Amino acid sequence: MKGPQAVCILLFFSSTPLEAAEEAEKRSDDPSPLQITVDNLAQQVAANKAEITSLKADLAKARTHIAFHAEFSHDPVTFGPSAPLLLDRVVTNIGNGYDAHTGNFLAPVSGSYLFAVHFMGNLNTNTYLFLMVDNTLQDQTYSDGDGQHWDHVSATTVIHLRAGQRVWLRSDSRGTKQYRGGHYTTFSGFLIVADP
Ligand SMILES: [Ca+2]
Repeated sequence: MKGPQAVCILLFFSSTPLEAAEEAEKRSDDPSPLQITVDNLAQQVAANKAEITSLKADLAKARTHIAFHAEFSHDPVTFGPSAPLLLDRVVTNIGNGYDAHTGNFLAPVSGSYLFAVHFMGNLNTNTYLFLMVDNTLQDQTYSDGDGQHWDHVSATTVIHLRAGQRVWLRSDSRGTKQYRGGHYTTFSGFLIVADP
């Protein structure tokens, strides 16, 4: 083992300063290992930045907070045939999707939503209530007018909405109807999750 080692040491010391300089110049044309490492790290940093930007956007959507709850401020409340129910006492309206002046909830973002309506109708009048998405019937509920028992009825629906779609409550089309106020009639909803 001593023989080859001695040859290597001899060869190393046998290079002249000129040869060493030429060798160094030749190597300088290729990226140094350090430069390769730096380039790789720069690529990794750029990829990480892009991923962080994407994750921040996802997080912002996941944190989108939309929820509303509205009631009537007086009792009872009367609406004509097919009129929109205007629940004027707004208890919760995070994201400002609900408009008490029109009774409309306009979806601020596209996603999956849950809506719930509870109502108590007039004791002596059959009363329907329709939950509408734009101009399409999505769900309905009914309080009978047997005159003996107050009915407190409800409907719940889960639906995907595109941003700007309208959800509202429509009164019975068969004449003027009364709905009980206070906490007896409520309209509420929230965003379950926004679209990616
Ligand atoms: Ca009844």
